[in-house]
Amino acid sequence: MGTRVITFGTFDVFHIGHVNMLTRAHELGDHLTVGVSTDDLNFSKKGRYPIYREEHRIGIVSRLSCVDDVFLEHSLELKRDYLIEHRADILVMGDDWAGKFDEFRDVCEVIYLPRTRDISTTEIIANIRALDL
Ligand code: C2G
Repeated sequence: MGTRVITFGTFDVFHIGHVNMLTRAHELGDHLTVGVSTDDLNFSKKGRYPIYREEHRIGIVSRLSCVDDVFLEHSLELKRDYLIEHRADILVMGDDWAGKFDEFRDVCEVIYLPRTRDISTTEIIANIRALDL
């Protein structure tokens, strides 16, 4: 049976750092499931709503050839349930979350991959704000 990989994220203002992470996650197994944060979960994590709403963010992620399955992540507290429900063999996260998901090592392997340098949604938003339109 093939190795099932799972990862989570907001994927707001989709950029090269996101696609690099999803491509590398896909390469670690045979099937990639992606949990996309809801707008409300993002508000609770970051204190603001995403620029792109959840239907658009999950629409972008679901159409990538490296992604096999998507679902909306409603709560960080349900992480263990999501891992079991989607039969994850490997949980992949960016190293901005290093150590944060080690508690799930009893359910699956947990791998933190290095982030792509010099790009972030926050920085893109700041760059757009700074434009004199
Ligand atoms: N990422 C990356 N390089 C960047 C920016 C992001 O590798 N320059 C990765 C992040 O490490 C993450 C994924 O892309 O693995 C999605 O990034 P975010 O949308 O910022 O994810 P986040 O809001 O941190 O959500 O349950 C955990 C959360 O849902 C993670």
